[in-house]
Amino acid sequence: PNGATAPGISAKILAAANPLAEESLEIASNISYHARYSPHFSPFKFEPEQAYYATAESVRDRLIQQWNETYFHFHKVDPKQTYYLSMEFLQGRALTNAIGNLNIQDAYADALNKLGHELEDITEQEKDAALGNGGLGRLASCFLDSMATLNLPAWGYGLRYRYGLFKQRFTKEGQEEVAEDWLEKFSPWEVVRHDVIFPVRFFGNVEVSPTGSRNWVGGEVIQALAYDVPIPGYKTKNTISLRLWEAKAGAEDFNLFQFNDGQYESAAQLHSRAQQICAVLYPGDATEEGKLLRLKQQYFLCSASLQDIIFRFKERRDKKDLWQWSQFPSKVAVQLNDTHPTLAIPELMRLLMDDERLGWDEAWDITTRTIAYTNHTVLPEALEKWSQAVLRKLLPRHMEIIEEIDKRFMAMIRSTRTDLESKLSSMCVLDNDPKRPVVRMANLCVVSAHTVNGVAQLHSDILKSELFADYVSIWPAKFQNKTNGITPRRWLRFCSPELSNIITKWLKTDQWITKLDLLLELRKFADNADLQAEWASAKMANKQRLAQYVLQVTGVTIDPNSLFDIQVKRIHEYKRQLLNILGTIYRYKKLKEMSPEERKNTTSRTIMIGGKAFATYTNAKRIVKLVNDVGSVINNDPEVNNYLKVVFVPNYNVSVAEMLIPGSELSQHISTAGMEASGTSNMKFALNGCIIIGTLDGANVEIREEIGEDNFFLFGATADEVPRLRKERENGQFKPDPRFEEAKQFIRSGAFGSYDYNALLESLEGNSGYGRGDYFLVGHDFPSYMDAQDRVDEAYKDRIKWLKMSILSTAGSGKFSSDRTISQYANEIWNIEECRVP
Ligand code: 4GP
Repeated sequence: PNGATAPGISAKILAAANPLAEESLEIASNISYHARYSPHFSPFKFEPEQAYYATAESVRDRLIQQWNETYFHFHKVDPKQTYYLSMEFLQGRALTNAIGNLNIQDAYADALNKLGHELEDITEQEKDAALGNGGLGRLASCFLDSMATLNLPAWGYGLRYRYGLFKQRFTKEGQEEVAEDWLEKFSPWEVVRHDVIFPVRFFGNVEVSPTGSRNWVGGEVIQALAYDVPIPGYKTKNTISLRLWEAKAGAEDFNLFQFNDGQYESAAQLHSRAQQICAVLYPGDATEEGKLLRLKQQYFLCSASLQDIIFRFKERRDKKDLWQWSQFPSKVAVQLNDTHPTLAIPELMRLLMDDERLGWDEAWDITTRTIAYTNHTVLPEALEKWSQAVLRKLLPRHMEIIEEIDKRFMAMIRSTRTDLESKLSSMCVLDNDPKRPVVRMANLCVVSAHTVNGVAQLHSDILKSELFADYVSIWPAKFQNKTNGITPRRWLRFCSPELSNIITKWLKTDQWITKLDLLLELRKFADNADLQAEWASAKMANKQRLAQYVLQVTGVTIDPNSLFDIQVKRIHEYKRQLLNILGTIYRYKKLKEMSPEERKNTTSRTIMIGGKAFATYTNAKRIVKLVNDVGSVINNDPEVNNYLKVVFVPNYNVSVAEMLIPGSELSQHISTAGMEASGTSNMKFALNGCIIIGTLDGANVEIREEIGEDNFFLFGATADEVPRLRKERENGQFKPDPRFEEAKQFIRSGAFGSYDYNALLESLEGNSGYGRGDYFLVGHDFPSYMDAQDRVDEAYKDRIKWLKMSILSTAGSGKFSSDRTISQYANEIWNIEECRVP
């Protein structure tokens, strides 16, 4: 490395002049040490890639120290601890976050400079850890950051997928999925725990002993090996764990005899079956094999995590002379992130009854007092139902337990709530429809968990009034709301240092980073011309950075003086990217019809759309293709491309979001009301001073309440109008707005190429059906959407007014910190307390 230590200057002299210099010299030498003595590459190479790995390892050293202290402290204090079980964690990159939370950015930047590198270039080397799909997975990661920052005794449990969410590429046909190899070289952030390994059984059968006890035997046993990722809190020693399980088979499962006999595949059969378990996030489940594999993944997570939790509970008890199983719920809280880890319920029952020999009543009491469940969606296709036959084959003992839970639930209703008997067939856990007998996982969760929560007020209300309405009268206190939140560290402090510094300067404190409500103080200065000028220049810097990025990844030049209008999220019909692109098409058509003079009076816009479409979701893929096709026509049309550009931002992920969100001015959260449980990117955009155009859906409702209705462009039907509007459509009473018809017709005219978009457009036509007959009400909301867009154009012309709205948007975002959300979970669901490492 060039200049690992500055030649000719002794460390002591430098240090006397500047304490930062001492720290950065130490860091530089530590980085050099890693480059030299934990080499993963050929020697004498110190390009950005090698520098990244060496830097990350030097940061990890610091984390390991705090991490061990945290572990021992929790062990000693023995507080009640929460375990967050999630099939998804969308962590993104770790380096910027780690040095930011450790508060050593400047020293690291300085150290890397001494070694001939820029910190920004080095952080760019890191691959995103994309072990999740979208909102639910990113929420889990924001929660971990808050748990650590709030010094809560809490851990995350997930799976160590070999390939995370696919990388999105484009061909002429549209989106193509490529395996995302986040472990291609290795991850410097994980530590394998060779001593933490648990057996997980699949298949087999249940044996009954002469005393009546039941035992699950046979089948195949795969080992779950722990990989830990450190999660540092912000400016605290507390560093918690995200424990990811990896599946492996042992040496004894390798048949040497067969191998020497040339039967290579059958010799390593269990090894290859073990490898399949954590191979990919969300294996396609169109086939029976795919379904079985996904179920295996879910059980693997639940079984390994619960064995580990029980092991730790006992380990912490052993030193205390007398303890009882009834103490378990006062030491352990388990949160199920949606229904994916539902098998934790029968697994905990099984471990308590079959391994620990407790009776049903005691095991049930412990299980129900331990487990809580969060629902993240009301979409029918996302409500998991597993075939009873598949479950019985894969997990015979669990199926027995589920049947028993259901039987007891029904008996309870029949004996105490005869008024609900007519509802039993939809309330019970097993759906015994002879054509397709299934286990309803959400029902199992509601029947078994002590608390059920939705993720925004509107969504929690819908759960209570619709999806779970019948249970509310049995257990009114079981249902809660926990409005989602986002971590202000990653989503403002680190992704927009310019804006953060301005906020800190005007608030005269940086405490807002952990007490986000303090942002409210900014309201006082919203009219202040100096703040507005600083605000505008920070926003402009972020827009320029984004424009650079867009040019680099798409080749399209965009003008930072135009209005940056962004919609990024998974592609789904209910999220209505189609509404956005139809509106864009209409805008384009009107621009074409204008005279050059008229065009000069319009607001120039750059519309950016990004997001991944699930590989088998045909309409979502068509939408992606349409956006790309529309972009290539408009961006190459010299008549209008000074006034409108349309960009599909490829491969949307956490680090792309960190670039897009700070540079945005308008963002679209335009789902059909009642269908987006909460949304969390809406919170990230608002926090970054970006104005929302949106429907009254999910957390939009609360964001609008907080930042004021004047700072939100509202349109569209409300959730309670939606059923009636759908009915009206079915009855043929819907009259489409001429603008809507014009936009569709323009696509059909072939203005955007020869691809046949009829099938996509037909989903907006006809009268009925989920995913047909405009179920998502694009046509109904189109006119009010276009009117709201006109208001946006007008508002943007008054730059001072827009800046004020932008400041007020940030000022009103205090509620949406995940610190607030996690404190509420801690107090109102988990009943855990701070456990700060001294
Ligand atoms: C998402 C919801 O769609 C989104 O509204 C919510 O903000 C997020 O969970 C976090 O609660 N659901 C999923 C999913 O990502 O896979 O169901």
